[in-house]
Amino acid sequence: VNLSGFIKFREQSPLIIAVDVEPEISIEGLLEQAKNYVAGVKFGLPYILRKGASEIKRITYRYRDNYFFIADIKLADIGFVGGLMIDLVKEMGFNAFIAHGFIGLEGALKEIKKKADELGLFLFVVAAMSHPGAEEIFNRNFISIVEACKKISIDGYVAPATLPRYIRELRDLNPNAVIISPGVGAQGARVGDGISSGATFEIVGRRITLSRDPLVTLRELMSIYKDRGVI
Ligand code: O7M
Repeated sequence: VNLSGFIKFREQSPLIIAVDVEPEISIEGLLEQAKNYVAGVKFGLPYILRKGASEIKRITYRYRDNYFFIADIKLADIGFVGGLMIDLVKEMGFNAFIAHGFIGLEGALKEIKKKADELGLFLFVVAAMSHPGAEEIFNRNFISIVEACKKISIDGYVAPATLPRYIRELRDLNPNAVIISPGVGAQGARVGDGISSGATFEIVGRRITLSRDPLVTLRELMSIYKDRGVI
């Protein structure tokens, strides 16, 4: 998936499912049911490690026409080690991955972006986080992170629906960005808070994965998006 490739998926849905735990109805049960309601699937590191690389690869290949897949590895290391992780991400069949913004460009994000481009992977950088403690340290660096990313043409970002001012500011700073926004559901942001602030996709995890009837949950989410006029 490249930048323009996201448009097709956005027409399908504004939703990305965050899979950090085994879904209540199993991963394949969920991915079969969610096809018409969800654009992308983000696998968290705990889930990737628990399942193992070959099982993740089997899933991404089986559903590659239905969803884009994001490896949420939150890279925060030197470029060399980041590169080793990115090779694994590619082997597992992901389309995109996530790196932290605070690691800076030289020796880190620059090398990571170069490697992502070489392998045809889309890079999302965390620009601000969703939990209360993020305001203590991380989010104070928001502007520096976005300005650094712009210098090397990074156009993918993670920004919180719980603190939507960051999404609005990011959208102003980079009108073409693909912004994915967590915090909806379990963390308290309302469905549509991210999209109405300028996010491209909202990330919803436990509200879907822990649901005994995710189809009902997904239909509820879609009707809220429609009521709020965001789709
Ligand atoms: O809906 P939840 O709370 O069950 O899941 C939220 C997901 O978003 C979960 O996978 C987190 O790892 C992720 N996330 C945050 O919750 N807050 C952040 O600030 C950033 C992320 C994220 O996706 O970072 C890449």
